[in-house]
Amino acid sequence: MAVATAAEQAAPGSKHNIEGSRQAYYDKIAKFHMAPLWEVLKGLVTPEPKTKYKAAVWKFADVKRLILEAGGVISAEEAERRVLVLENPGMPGKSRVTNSLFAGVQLILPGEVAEVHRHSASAIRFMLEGEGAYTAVEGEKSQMRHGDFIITANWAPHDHGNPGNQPAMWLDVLDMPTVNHFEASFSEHFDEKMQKTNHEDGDSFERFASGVLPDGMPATANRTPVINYPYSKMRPILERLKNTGDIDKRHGARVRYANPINGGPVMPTMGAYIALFPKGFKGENYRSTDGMVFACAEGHGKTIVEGEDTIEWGVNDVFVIPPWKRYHHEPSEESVLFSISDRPAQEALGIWREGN
Ligand code: 1HN
Repeated sequence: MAVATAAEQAAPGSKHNIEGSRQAYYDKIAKFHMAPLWEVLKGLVTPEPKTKYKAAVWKFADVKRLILEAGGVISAEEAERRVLVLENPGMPGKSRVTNSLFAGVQLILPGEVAEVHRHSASAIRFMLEGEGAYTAVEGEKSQMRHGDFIITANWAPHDHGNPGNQPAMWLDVLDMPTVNHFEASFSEHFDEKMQKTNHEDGDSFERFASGVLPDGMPATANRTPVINYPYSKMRPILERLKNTGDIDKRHGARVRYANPINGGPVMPTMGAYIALFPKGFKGENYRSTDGMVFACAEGHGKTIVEGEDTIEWGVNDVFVIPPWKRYHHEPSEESVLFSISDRPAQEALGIWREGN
């Protein structure tokens, strides 16, 4: 780059002069807490979504070994929730797996209780491994088994316990970064360790998701009343779709977890799916503005992400695809993938898009 001569620097209207006086102007307005939009506009209004988040996978073999080690480091009671945060490698230290979602894996050992509390953030759990643990939500005590999808709506009191004899591990996904974006987070604890439960295991599924509804129930709820969508009830539905050839070229034989009151998403901030990929399935490319968290319930295979790594996944592995990255699935055998994202929130705001 040519160095401007003293005469050029001094010349009115020269590049140097303009930059110098602009900077002086920016310094001046900064004292009044103002800034020039034209200097930052291109970073704010991008022609396509930009993300610092990366595609990443957490292998269950690693997660399990390391979280079992945490069992010796801290008790569930001391930790309040013994959770390893799945930190997106593109944004370490932010407790986020995508910009809007928290993800973690929780361990509860035999004999432990994670005490009752509630908070503004909504949570879902996707059960990975171990039997004998329960979660109690809004008075229903629900046993958790591999592949079960459990809802803890915002402000719902919830506690977990493990009266069984196996360590229990599950995926937690919360909309906490979304709640914190709005700076609207509240939480509270209760005097008792465990809430009193008066609904038997499976009550809300049978009561609300069997084709009838309690008479007089308003049909407007923006969240599902179902606490646990058991894998044992979902898996045969995937088999039905497979057998009738209802297989999407991108998403496989996929169902959306629905609020049985109005058919909407299970929560206003998060929506979830479960999909079966038949043996030999080779997915077509897909992308959408919602970053997706996947967990493998059955099988193994790979997901190829545009310009990034190929993600190899097997049972109980968790992986994330950032927003607007093209990807496709290539299972190596018949496989089942659970997925969750902030799509309902984006749709409510009118900003959700998909493409190929
Ligand atoms: C939480 O309350 C749970 O209740 C799990 O099991 C994970 C992550 C962040 C904040 C609250 C739970 C959480 C959490």
